[in-house]
Amino acid sequence: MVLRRLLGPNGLTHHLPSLDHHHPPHNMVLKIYGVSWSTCTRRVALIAKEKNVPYELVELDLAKGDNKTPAYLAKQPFAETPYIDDDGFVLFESRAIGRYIATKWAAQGTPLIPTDVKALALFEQAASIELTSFDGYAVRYAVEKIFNPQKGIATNEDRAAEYLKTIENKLDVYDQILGKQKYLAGDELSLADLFHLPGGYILVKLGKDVFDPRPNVSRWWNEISSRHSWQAVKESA
Ligand SMILES: N[C@@H](CCC(=O)N[C@@H](CS)C(=O)NCC(=O)O)C(=O)O
Repeated sequence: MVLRRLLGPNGLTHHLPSLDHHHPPHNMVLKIYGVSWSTCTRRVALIAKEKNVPYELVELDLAKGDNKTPAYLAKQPFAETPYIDDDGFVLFESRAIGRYIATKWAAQGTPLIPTDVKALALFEQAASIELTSFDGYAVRYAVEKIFNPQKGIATNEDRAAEYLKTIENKLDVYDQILGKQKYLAGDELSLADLFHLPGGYILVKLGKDVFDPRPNVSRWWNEISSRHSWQAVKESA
């Protein structure tokens, strides 16, 4: 290989590959493979915006089976979206991706994961609440009300009402928590709050503003949903 010589700061000579033989610079921009309108893809885009991390969305066409090809399954074996490729590092699960972005770019944008051991434990508690007590019910409600009808499957109204009632009961507890602290993990905003935005927005769009009637929840929801990051991606990542 042709080498070019460079004098280092300590006077030593370093050998670098010749510019004549150099390869185009590697594209370091974070790539999100997803669907711009989907909740999980918007969750990841939202976190990237909060951390001022530029990204490129690689739009997949699920109707065409882009998520079922062997090449796709090698990256995301559950055939779900999104996954990221960060200069060769591949990761799926929107919340894991959110944690990765918040940790890798901890020094920039909004701090979203606490570092103190107890604050971190309280953050994990809040993040777990979002996953187990909120998002699943919101998604199942959306499946009944939006996605099943789109596929020609009639909405099961009893089931939809049950999911909505569960969300309302859970949000009554949120209202108690948010009466004592500003955010779900304490007095600082965290990923646990932001993770709610895509699922919560579906309910609002379906005309079920479950946040508004609960004063503390309403204050919290209005604050997080008016953030620039969410406004930028709420309709499309
Ligand atoms: N737990 C996963 C869920 C991923 C997921 O369900 N993605 C949906 C879009 S929000 C999807 O790709 N659905 C396509 C399919 O299941 O065929 C995450 O948070 O990333």
